[in-house]
Amino acid sequence: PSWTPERTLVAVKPDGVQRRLVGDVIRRFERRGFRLVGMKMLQAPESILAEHYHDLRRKPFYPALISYMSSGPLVAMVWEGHNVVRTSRAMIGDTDSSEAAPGTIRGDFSIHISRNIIHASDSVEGAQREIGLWFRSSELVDWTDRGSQGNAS
Ligand code: DGI
Repeated sequence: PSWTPERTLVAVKPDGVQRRLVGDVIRRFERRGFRLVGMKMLQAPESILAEHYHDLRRKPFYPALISYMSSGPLVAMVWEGHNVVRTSRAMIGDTDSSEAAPGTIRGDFSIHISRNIIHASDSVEGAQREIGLWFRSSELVDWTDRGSQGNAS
C-alpha cells in the first residue's frame, strides 16, 4: 500500500523463552490477523536494554529489571497491521500480571510484575523508536497477502 502500515515491537522475555511460550505468543498474534515482518532470538546487550528502558532508569526496580532481561535469550519480533500497537497492549494485558485479565498473555501465564513474559510497545512513537533500536531495516521483510488467503491487516 502507499501508506505505511502500523508496526510494533513485541518481545518474548527470557522467562517466556524458558517456559516455552514463544510459539503460543506467535500463534496468538497470527490468529488475530497480524503480519510478522521481523523476528530474531538474541541475548540482549545491556546497551540496548539501557536504551530500551531509559525512562525507567531511576526506578528502584531498574537494576533487577535489567538483570532479568539479561538472564537469557529473548525473542524480538515486529508485527504489522491495523491498530497493532493498541491491540497488542490489550492482548498482553496489564503490566502487573497479578492484575492482568484472564485471556491476556500475562493474565494466562504469569502472576508477578517482575516476570511478566512479554513486552509490547505502548505508543506508535515508542514502537518506531524501539523497532529502530532492536532491528536494522534490512532485517524487516515487506510482504503482502496473496489471493483469498489474506487477512485484512
Ligand atoms: O510496558 P510495560 O512492560 O507493560 O511496563 P513499563 O514500561 O512501565 O515497565 C517495563 C517493565 O518494568 C515491566 O514490564 C516490568 C517492570 N516493572 C514495571 N513496574 C514495575 C516493574 N517491576 C517491578 N518489580 N516493580 C514495578 O513496580
